[in-house]
Amino acid sequence: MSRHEGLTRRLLLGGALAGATAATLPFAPAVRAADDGLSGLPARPPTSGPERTHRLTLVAAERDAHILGPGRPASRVWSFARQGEPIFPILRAQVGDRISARLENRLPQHTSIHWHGVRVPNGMDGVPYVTQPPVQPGETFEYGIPLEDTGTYFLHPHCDESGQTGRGLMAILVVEGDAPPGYADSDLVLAVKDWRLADDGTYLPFDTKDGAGRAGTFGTVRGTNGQAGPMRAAVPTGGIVRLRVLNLDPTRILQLGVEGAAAALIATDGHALQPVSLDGLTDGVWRLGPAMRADLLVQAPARAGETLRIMDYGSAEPWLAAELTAAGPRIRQDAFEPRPLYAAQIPRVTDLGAAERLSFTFGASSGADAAAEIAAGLPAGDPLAKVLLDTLCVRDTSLWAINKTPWPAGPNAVLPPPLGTLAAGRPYIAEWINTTPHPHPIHLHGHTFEVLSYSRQAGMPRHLADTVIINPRERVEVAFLAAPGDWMLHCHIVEHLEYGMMGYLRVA
Ligand SMILES: [Cu+2]
Repeated sequence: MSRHEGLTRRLLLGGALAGATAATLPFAPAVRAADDGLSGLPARPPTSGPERTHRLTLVAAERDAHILGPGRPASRVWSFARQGEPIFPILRAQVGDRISARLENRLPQHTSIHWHGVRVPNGMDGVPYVTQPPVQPGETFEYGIPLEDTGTYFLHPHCDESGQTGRGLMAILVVEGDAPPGYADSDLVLAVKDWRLADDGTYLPFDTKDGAGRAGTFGTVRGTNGQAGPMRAAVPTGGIVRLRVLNLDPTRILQLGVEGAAAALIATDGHALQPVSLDGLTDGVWRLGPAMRADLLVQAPARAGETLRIMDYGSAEPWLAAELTAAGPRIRQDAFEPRPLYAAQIPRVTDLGAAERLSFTFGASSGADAAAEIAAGLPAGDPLAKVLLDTLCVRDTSLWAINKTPWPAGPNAVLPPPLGTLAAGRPYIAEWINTTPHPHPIHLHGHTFEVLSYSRQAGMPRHLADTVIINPRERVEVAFLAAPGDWMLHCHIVEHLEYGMMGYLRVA
């Protein structure tokens, strides 16, 4: 039955999308997101208890892992986890805590850690050449990360991302404190990532010109939590389950839906919104691009042995991402009424009318002209003016650009000037326009923004995000208060950023 349901839903979904495309003119006026999405959320009580510092050593090293499954050939992964532990370690902390992490690089190339979605001081943002020197093989780097916000985040490197994250170099960070005790009976992490593996466990090329110039290169083996295949877990019968879904794939845009249970979206990129029934969303799915996270709340089936399924309707065939099986005596009798999480304590733009407006176009690289435009780099007096980028941070050619300016390519590339200069503490509304035929999940470092409007995605709730999908020929508006530093702005389809769709904003 689930399969039938899934196919029906997907066929309906395909029809609805096709209709919307045909009926909508390019760059239609923005449609405001329902603005009650963020209002009326309960406030987080002040944190009690001592603030703790989590002292960690994150050793980036190569090791064997049986991604393809037991009895199948092993693969060489790059991971922060020790041999035998899950490839993606899960760090859990309380809001108000601090992470003091030493990165130790035992890989054959330089690396760094970007704390995706976490509001960090600029020097801790983990972007080689822009916010820190690359951490060369054998070197270490100390990260001091204040955890001011609750939520679900992850860690990843920021040069040769396709090769390093393609081999698994990521970790998950859960910052607790956004819900009262007893909010959920079970709190599970579902990290979706495909692998570019051949049958013998070796890697296929992580980037291809064909993929990089289109929707990206897809994995050959679908996986969850560092293994091939769906996640399977037991949950208490009738219990409330919080599922933290992370899209750690470099390419794939998931269309999350749930079968066998009612489900609500309770947080986007880690931050609360008024619970939205998945069935109430367009097509009954929440789309999750690379690097995006969504927290779902579901109620486990009322009878032991029954299952609920988390599906990805975005692939050619609906794909089972997770199967949760009710086990043990029924622990709740009440009807499913998802409660909101505590409101995020992100500084928000209170007066949109006073915000300065910015406009960025995400498009194809116009080649030689754009390359010439950035060849000059930063003014000579800039502290970053003489920074030469290496081949792990640039590709041999650029295919994509922001405001017609691609991230530099080729040998002797210098750090380009910023895409824009903003004033620290000032409110901004950025209009992000996608002129290409592919969707782009656009990520701004160091900020959590409010997604105000979409021109081609109807029925979206107002929500907070650090990464937002912009559909082909769509215009999306986001609002944020600028935080000081040089912050990357890029597509999170990893090949798109590596082939040019990346730049940075300077907030002074
Ligand atoms: Cu993209």
